[in-house]
Parts: sequence; structure tokens; C-alpha cells
Amino acid sequence: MDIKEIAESFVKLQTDPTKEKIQAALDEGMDPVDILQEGVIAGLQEVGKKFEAEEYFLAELMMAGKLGEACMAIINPHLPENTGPAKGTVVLGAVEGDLHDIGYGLVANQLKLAGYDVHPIGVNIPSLQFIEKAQELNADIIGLSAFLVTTIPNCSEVVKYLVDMNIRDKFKVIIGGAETTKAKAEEMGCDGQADDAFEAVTLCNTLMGHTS
Ligand code: B1M
Repeated sequence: MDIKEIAESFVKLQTDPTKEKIQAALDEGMDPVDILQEGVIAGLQEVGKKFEAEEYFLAELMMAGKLGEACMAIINPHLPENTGPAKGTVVLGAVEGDLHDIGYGLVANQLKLAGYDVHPIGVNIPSLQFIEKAQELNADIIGLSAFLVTTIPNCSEVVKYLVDMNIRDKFKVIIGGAETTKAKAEEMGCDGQADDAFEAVTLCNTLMGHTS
């Protein structure tokens, strides 16, 4: 089985064939991380490009979202797990106005697998709610997902509130999402940005002083 076939049927939004191909790849012993990245995530990215090119519309975007979730439910139990003590506590969610949850779900999953105590608090989360949850859990890191040009500025609101409340140094703030960049993170006073779930783990490790 060639993993590209998974991405191809994903882009065509073929639900059962895509799920069957993923199961077949797992049964063949292929790396679940490769299946996720080169099959499902590559497929989702291609759907995004088609949406941008007006080849696909909102209905297809929504179908891709549902299909992505179904694929991840098959792959997740096969991903390797870290069993040591928690490396840190992370509060994670999508900022106010943002409903994209696939990417942040993947980040939550990857951080859990890497040994973090992760608290996903959902989508469309007002800035203060991130802070309240982080205080309640005595978290180390606040993770903000933002995917739209209109919602990315909400990341800077979280930082601003932390500064105003005189607790900026209590939490590391990291961001991620399709349209975020390291430059934007720096501009907004965040502690870092990650392009994908794997980089998010490396970033958290660096911020927490873990070598791996
Ligand atoms: Co929307 N959407 N969407 N969408 N959608 C994007 C983001 C877009 C780039 C598509 C495009 O035009 N090419 C575009 C944003 C453009 C912009 O603002 N510049 C867009 C738009 C415009 C919209 C709507 C406005 C469309 C409309 O209504 N006209 C609308 C907005 C809704 C809202 O949020 N208020 C909308 C709606 C939707 C659906 C609900 C239909 C659906 C989401 C379903 C769901 O999440 N349950 C959807 C989808 C599926 C997409 C695309 C196609 C795929 C997103 C995805 O799941 N990608 C997306 C195009 C794209 O991303 N190329 C798009 C796969 C996922 C694994 O990657 O989400 O990037 P990603 O997450 C990665 C990294 O970003 C990173 O790690 C993840 C895993 O590797 N990451 C982090 C994410 N969060 C992180 C946090 C971190 C660190 C890393 O630390 C805290």
C-alpha cells in the first residue's frame, strides 16, 4: 500500500475507502505517524487548497472535517505513548471566534503521547477562560490555536490580559494554526509558535527545559 493512496481518496472525500485504506496500512505494519502526516494531514491540506481555489466549497470543507476526525479515531490508538511522569501541564484550545478543532485535537493528542498533562478546553474560547483554567490547574503552558486572519489577534489579547493581571511570567504562551507564524508570535508577545503537532512537542520541551 502506498500512503499517497490514502491522501488521494481523502481528497476525493471517499469516506469508506479512505478508512479502509488506513486500516489496511495499519494492518501492513506501516508507521501510524506516517499514515497520519502523509495520508490524513496531506489530504486535509489539499482540500484546503481546493477550497482556496474555489474548486471545493463549504460543504466539502465540512465533509473533510468529519472525515479527518473519523480517520484520526482509527489511527490514534496506534500512536506510541509516553508512560513516564507528566512533563508539564498544558491548557489548550482554539481562540474566540475559531471553530477549527482538528489541528488542535492533534496537538493535544501528540502532547499527551509525549508525556504532558493536557487539558483541551474546546473551541471558541474567550481569552479570560484560558487564563482562568490555567490558574485553576496551575498550568505551565497556555496553548492557543488560531486559524483565521480574524482570530489570530485574539492570541495577543490573552498575553495582554496576563500582563494586565501581573501574571505574565507564570505561564508560557504558545500558538499554532494554519495562518500563524513565528514572526506573528513574537510580535504578539507569545513564547513560541509551532507549525505542526510534532513541532509543538519540541517547543514545549524546549520551554520546559526537557531534552526530549
Ligand atoms: Co476552515 N479555513 N473555515 N474550516 N479550514 C482554513 C483554516 C483556511 C486556511 C482554508 C483556506 O481558505 N485555504 C481558511 C482560513 C483563511 C484565513 O483566514 N486566512 C478557512 C476559512 C476561511 C474558514 C471559514 C471562514 C469558511 C467560511 O465559513 N466561509 C470557516 C470559519 C469557521 C470559524 O472558525 N469561525 C471555516 C470552517 C471550517 C470547517 C468548520 C468547515 C472545517 C473545520 C472542521 C473542524 O475543525 N472540525 C474547516 C477546515 C477543515 C479547514 C481546512 C481545510 C483544514 C483544517 C485542518 O483541519 N487542517 C483549513 C485549510 C488548511 O489548514 N490548509 C481551513 C488539518 C490540520 C491537521 O492542520 O489545522 O493546520 P491544522 O493544524 C496543524 C497545525 O496548524 C498545528 O498543528 C496541527 C497538527 O499538525 N497547530 C498547532 C494547530 N494548532 C496548534 C496549536 C499549537 C501548535 C501547533 O500550539 C498551541
